Amino acid sequence: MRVNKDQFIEDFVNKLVSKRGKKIKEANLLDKYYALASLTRDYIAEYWVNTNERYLKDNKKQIYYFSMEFLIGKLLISNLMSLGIKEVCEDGLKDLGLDLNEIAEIEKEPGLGNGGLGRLAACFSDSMATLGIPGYGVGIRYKYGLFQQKIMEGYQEEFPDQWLKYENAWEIKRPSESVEVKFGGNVIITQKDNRLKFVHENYESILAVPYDIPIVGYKNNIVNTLRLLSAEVMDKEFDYYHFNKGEYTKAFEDKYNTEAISYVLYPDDSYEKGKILRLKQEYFLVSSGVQSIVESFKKSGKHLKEFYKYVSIHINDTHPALAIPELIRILIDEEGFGWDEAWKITKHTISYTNHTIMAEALEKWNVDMIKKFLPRIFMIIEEINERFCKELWNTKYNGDFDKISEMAIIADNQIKMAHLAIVGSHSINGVAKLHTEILKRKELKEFYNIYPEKFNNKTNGISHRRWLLKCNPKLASVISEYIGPSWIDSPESLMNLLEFKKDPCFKEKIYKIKQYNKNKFANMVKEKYSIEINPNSIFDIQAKRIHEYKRQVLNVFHIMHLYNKLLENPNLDIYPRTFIFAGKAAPGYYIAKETIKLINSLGKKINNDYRIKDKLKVLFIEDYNITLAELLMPAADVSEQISTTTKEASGTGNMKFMMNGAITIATLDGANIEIANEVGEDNIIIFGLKAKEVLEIYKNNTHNSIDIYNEDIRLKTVMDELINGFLPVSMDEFKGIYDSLLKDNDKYLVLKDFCDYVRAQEKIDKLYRNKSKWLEMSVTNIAYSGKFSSDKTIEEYAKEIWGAL
Ligand code: 26W
Repeated sequence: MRVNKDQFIEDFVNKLVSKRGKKIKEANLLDKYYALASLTRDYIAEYWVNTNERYLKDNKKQIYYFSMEFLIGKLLISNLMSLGIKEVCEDGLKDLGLDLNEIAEIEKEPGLGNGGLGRLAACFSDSMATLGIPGYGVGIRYKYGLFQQKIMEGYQEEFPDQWLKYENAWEIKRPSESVEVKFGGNVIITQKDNRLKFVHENYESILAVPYDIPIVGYKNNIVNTLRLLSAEVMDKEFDYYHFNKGEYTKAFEDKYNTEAISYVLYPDDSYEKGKILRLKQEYFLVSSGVQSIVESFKKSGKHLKEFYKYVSIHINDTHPALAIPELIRILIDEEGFGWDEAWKITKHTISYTNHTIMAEALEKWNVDMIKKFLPRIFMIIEEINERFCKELWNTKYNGDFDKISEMAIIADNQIKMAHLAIVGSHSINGVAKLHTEILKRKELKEFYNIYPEKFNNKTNGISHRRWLLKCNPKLASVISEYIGPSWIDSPESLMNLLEFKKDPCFKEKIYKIKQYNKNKFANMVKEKYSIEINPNSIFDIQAKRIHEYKRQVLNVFHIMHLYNKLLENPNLDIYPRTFIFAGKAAPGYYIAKETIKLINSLGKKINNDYRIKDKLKVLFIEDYNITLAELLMPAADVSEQISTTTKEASGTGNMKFMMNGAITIATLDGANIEIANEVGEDNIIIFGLKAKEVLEIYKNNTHNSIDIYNEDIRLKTVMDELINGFLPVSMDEFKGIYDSLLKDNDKYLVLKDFCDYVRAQEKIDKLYRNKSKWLEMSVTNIAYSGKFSSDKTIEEYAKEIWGAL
């Protein structure tokens, strides 16, 4: 868009008055933020309206991306950039004596997700808008996002994330587009004109109220929509009878019970058994979403028979898989379709992404629960299951009861959501090549056998606009200086940087920018934690959810090993290193929480030990979120991607670090493999077991952690230090971690990979000393990172899954 500085200043000053009732002199930071955000939204509005109008006219396929999580991050700066007016605003504010970054910082980030899956949904939304694909995000407007993490005495403590405490400047509430979602009750079956009719009775109604957030395409005048739904009571806000008797809690009980549906995001990245509220959230999302889609489709005047030609519904993991029976329900019960046609429309409309092979994250719902809360949906799932099992019987698996019950959607009184998603959709994709192969050859082998055409791979990607252009403006500008700005629209042209990988002047610039970003980070650490870190040390960062399979403990063991070596010989030539951790642990995940305590205890010991002459520092930065990630990625020298091979479906942090010039130390897991293939083995440090070896170990049960413990004295020392009082905690504090590794035989093969990890880390120590070589590696990583832009991924989804380009 076009706005000049004077116009902007006038608009801003007026906005302060109209929105906040203040003149600049009296306005505080919050006033300034809300005025600026509100003005930005006004600027966006025109494009938003036009985009919607165009989409309506164009008759193009509409993509609805259903996700229980969206981690969009702060929006002010990125919206200004997308509008192309960031510089003008910055200048204008400067004239008024204000600082854009200071104002932008005060924005509260909507933490509506746990990790990778939620951030992926946000990067995809950004890419769809930028590519001009009519894409809508559909999610829940949780009143409280993922908990805020505080570290107290080294432990994680959780606090509610009150991101809506003031107001959300970006959203527009649309009460008139609310829809009713029904829970409970019973279904009456009658017969009319030779057809069964299903009438849902005695249900409880909940209102789903939409809030729309603009998703601004990058300098293309397109604004897509993220629709977040909030639960409200249908009509009766409270009960006067109880109120008059002074029973206030009772009077408001219904309201709270209803609204609780959209109160809190489940802070867990594994499936929690039997959580009714979670089931209600999932149905609330899909029922309101699918109803609205069908309604708006009908308004277009086209026949519902053609629904799938104009609408794609994508489900982000199985969490929204009830979209399948819900669409069938609407088509049959409300629109009068017969089963066969409803089934065909549904299957052609829905596609599904699998994000994990971890058994504990595969959703299974208890039959009785679904029957009780979603009686009609249950009938439909039963029908799908019956027809599917018949199909198996009549085609491939005649007489093979075991196979059929293994593949059934309903078995052992449970509904397997992954099976439902596979049977009821036309496409199933994994999120990196290895992951997809494992799905096809192992986890979902039986389904791949009968539906090979449904399976495909879509390696994840990240928005290079947020993860380079926005979060590392200095790097972005040097890149543009050397290869021109075309990489912003076509990220693969970052490859042109390869020409300069040996150019000393360019490399020096890259070095200086890294130092600048490291200093910025070090200043934050000093201010917030009163810890001095050496900006000339290697910044080695592991930032992600805390989980055993991600193996933060392997990282810790290596640090302890280095520390032991230094204690033995304080003059040992170790390149100074700052080990930085960030990430949240699920509140109920004991070992993960102990891991946080372990990192902090180690930090306490090492950071205060004068004997090692500041050669090592260990930091745990609390409350990892998108905003912190935007500070961390640009400051990293080393990116830790050390999951047990086969366990990390893809990873996307790996891509963000690489794009900012960090060197990756990694197992050949998830997208690490594809990163390694791009940059070549000289530009990434690979260690550890290969997928085949890991699968074999699991199959034949050949890992024996005690043997390794006894054989490797370095490991034995480190492990004993967990429980012998070496760390400043009680002796049994880390017994749980210790036992999981020895008694429970180290499920994630930490001990098995330790030796090779140490070797890989030594290689890093050596390489970093060769500044010229290191910078060459760094440039090479940036150059190849364009391959991992979500623009490219989304293009593939659009062409190969949605049929939308
Ligand atoms: C049922 C609750 C629940 C919630 C979240 C179950 C499972 C999850 C996930 C496992 C969440 C997740 O974030 N998975 C990650 O998805 C990323 C995007 O595809 C991948 O890059 C990561 O490897 C994968 O762990």
